[in-house]
Order: sequence, then structure tokens, then C-alpha cells
Amino acid sequence: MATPLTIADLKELARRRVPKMFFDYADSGAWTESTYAANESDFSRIKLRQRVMVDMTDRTLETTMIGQKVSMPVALAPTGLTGMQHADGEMLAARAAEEFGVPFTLSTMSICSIEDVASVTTRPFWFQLYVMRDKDFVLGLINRAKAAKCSALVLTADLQILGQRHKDLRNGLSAPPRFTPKHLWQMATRPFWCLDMLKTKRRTFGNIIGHAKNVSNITSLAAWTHEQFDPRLSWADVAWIKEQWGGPLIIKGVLDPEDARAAADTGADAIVVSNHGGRQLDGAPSSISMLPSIVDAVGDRIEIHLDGGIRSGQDALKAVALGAKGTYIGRSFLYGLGAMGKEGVTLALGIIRKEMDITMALCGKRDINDVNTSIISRQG
Ligand code: HOC
Repeated sequence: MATPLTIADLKELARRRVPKMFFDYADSGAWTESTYAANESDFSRIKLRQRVMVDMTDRTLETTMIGQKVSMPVALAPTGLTGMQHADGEMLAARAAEEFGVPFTLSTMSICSIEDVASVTTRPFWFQLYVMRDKDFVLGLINRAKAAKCSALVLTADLQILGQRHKDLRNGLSAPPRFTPKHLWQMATRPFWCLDMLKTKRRTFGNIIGHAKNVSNITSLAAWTHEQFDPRLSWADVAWIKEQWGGPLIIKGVLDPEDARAAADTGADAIVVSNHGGRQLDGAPSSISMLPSIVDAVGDRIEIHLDGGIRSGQDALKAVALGAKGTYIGRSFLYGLGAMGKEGVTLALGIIRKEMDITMALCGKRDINDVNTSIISRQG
């Protein structure tokens, strides 16, 4: 394939380079994947207003997310097992994000640890927290994020129980990979991935090693999640997390205006309108379809971000137009990472930036900070 021009091109390259069980892990959603599909398709229902004879010179995408300067309103989302898309994946993606001037969010369920990522970056990254029953362990994670000088804590609210993803179960997903004939075949057909993976020692969950004994495959991981993740997590717990952390707090996984009001009451700095990329409650509405009612409910009280289904700069721009101060890409950067490592993440970010910039200009705007519902067509 010639130079990838779209996120879809990167996806195709990743499919050819990453062993099936890991490609599927990134690419799949829960159950029938209807929410995953709606996240993408609902973006294309939104139509843009074409404007002409408007000065389009000197455009800028620079803005802020939770008061931190970003070169465009797009952060890398926290994604589990990123180091299985490409060896040392989290470290590579963090470096690409840093060079691009956008936030990188490290998942609790990452392969590279908080310390690994801190060792290769010079600017603060964000850390995503899952809340376990063992509060000492949670506190340990928070303290490690503080020691690494992370500049935001992203508390995930929508995964206290793991949504069932059929492909992971059918593939027998595991990290590190197991040496069954099926998995060996999947790896043998992806030799470049294997060669990179042989060069690193980071092949299992860097942040939870020691705490998660005997966790390797998806069944043991789901059981561990069930045992360890605190199913009683409530809005009241946010006060304790806020106090322990003491820095900017983002609550991710809010999809309902009533929950958005409760999140705003906690005094958090931002919420992420999200259904976990369609990986949790299949049958939930798309993130973008819920954005306007959440903006109506709390837009004047808390900063609003959005993730889910962003596969182009146009999608990100539509989210900004509808009231998101920032957006997150998950699969879009994972495809780049799987396809070409750090260079692929840089390419994915470049594709998103170019598409956002051109679309903004064709809608008659020069500054991302002036983008609002006026660029949305009533025909949409
Ligand atoms: C098998 C993964 O956010 C995801 C991630 C992490 C989930 C924890 C267990 O896959 O949606």
C-alpha cells in the first residue's frame, strides 16, 4: 500500500501486521457491536455547512484541554494492552503524542508501566485509573502517577464489570500470548510483530504485575476484574480520589445527562462523554448522539470531552462544534501503532490534524476556538 492517507488505510495495514487476537482486541466491541457501529455511523449523519468567500488564511487548531495547551483538541485515549499492538506500544505512542503536542493517556491496564512511559517522555502525560476494591493498591497507583508527574488523572466510571467481547473469548486472548497451535500460527503469520516483540521484555500488564497473580488470558483477566474492580464505586468515592490525587481530575464514561450532573457536582475538571468505544454496554446510544443533551445539562458547569467513533478530523471537528472542548482517539491511533509503531501514531495524528484543518476552513472558520454549532447544517 502507498502512504496511508486515512485512518482506514492504517487499519488495513494493522490488520496485516498484528496477530489476529490483538488486532481483534482493539477492533471489537461488546456483544453485537451495535453501539460500536453507531459510534461511527452517527458521525456521518451530521452534515456540515459549507461557507464560501471567507478569509481562510492563518488558521489555528491550538486550544486547551483542562487548561493545558494542546496543538489540536485531540488526546490519545487510554487503551488496554496497547503494548500488544506493537512492542513497547505505550512508550512509542506517548513519544509520538509528546512530539505532536497532544496528551497521551496511559491505561491502568497497559503493558508498559507508568515508570516506563515516564522514562521516555519529557512532558507530563495523563494516567487513567480503574478503582479496585483494594484501596491501598489504588492509592499506590495514584502515588506512582504523582511521582511520574502526570498532569491529569482520568477516572474511568464505566468498567467496574467487564463487558463481554465475543471475539476475545473466541480468540482466547492472552497477554503474554500463549503457545497453543492456534496462537503460534497467528504469530507465525505476523513475523515483523514477533521480531519486535522478541526485543522487549514488556509483554504483560506493567502496572498491575504482582497484584494480579495468574492473570494471563481473557478468562482469568475477566475473573480478576470481577474480583478486584470495585462494583460499589459511587459518586461519593470521587471525593476520596480527588483528595488523594490533588490534581486535575477527568471522569470518563458518562453517557447520561443525569450522571453528567452528578459528575459536575463532584467538582471534577472535565467529563468524557463515552461508552468505552462500544466495549461495555452494547445497545447504549453513540457518544456523539448524547453530546448535545449533556452539553445542555452541564455545559456551563464542567468542561466536556468526547470519545467513541472518531476516525477522522471531521469527526473530531463535529464533536467540537457540538460542544466538546476536547476529543480522544483510541482505535484511530492503535491502528497506526499496530501498522507502523511510533511513525504510525504520528501519521494517524497527522491525518486527523489535516482533515480537521481543511474541514474547518471549508466551513469558513480559522480558529478552532470559534467553532460552534454554526458550522452544523440543519439538513443533518
Ligand atoms: C481485557 C481488558 O479499557 C478495554 C480496556 C481495559 C479493560 C480491562 C481488561 O479493553 O476496554
